[in-house]
Amino acid sequence: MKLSFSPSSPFARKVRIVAIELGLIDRIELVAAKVVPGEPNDEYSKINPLKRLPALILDSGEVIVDSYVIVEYLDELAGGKLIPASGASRWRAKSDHSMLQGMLDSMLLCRYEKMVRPQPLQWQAWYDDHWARAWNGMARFERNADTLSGPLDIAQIALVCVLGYADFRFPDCGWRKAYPKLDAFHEKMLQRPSVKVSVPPPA
Ligand SMILES: N[C@@H](CCC(=O)N[C@@H](CS)C(=O)NCC(=O)O)C(=O)O
Repeated sequence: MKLSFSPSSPFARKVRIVAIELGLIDRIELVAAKVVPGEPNDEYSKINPLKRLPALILDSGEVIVDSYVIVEYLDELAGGKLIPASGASRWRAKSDHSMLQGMLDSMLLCRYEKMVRPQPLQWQAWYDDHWARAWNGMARFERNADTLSGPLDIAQIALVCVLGYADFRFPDCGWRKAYPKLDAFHEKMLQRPSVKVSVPPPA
């Protein structure tokens, strides 16, 4: 299998952490791709017309898109370890993951607003609204920190990707001071080789 990824993508990081934790990383060739909003990438668009990373290309040639769907595929391959199979823990993990996914979407929109959109066209209220979604999401996980101490699951992995992305693109946002329980969680997660090896490189 091949994974189209970027070292800076938090969605691709989630898939890489999952692949390492499931013992599948040796079966995956990492292929770097570059996607920039506003710039075409005809080669990658043939793999994923949405032009979003990551994408998993199976040996059959079939392409799986969206990080969560890739995670589901890998988890099934490994016998179901990171997404609880049934009951309350399943729906909590999936719902938490969806929330974290939305937080990442908002953080990326903030990043694109400042990085890609020409300065005179930038819309501060829209930026603030999306940043508040990510920030309030962090507050929600700080309040529910007890759910972070259970066995490793996809929500915990997505949360570490959110916090790592905050460090990477919003280094002055002050999340550690505002959310000490998330800070402790992040430090603990960094002890895992999968989390450590996938920290985004310095910008
Ligand atoms: N829901 C998608 C989101 C993927 C995504 O937005 N990836 C970013 C990179 S971090 C991207 O490819 N952005 C390029 C663009 O949207 O033009 C997933 O979970 O895989």
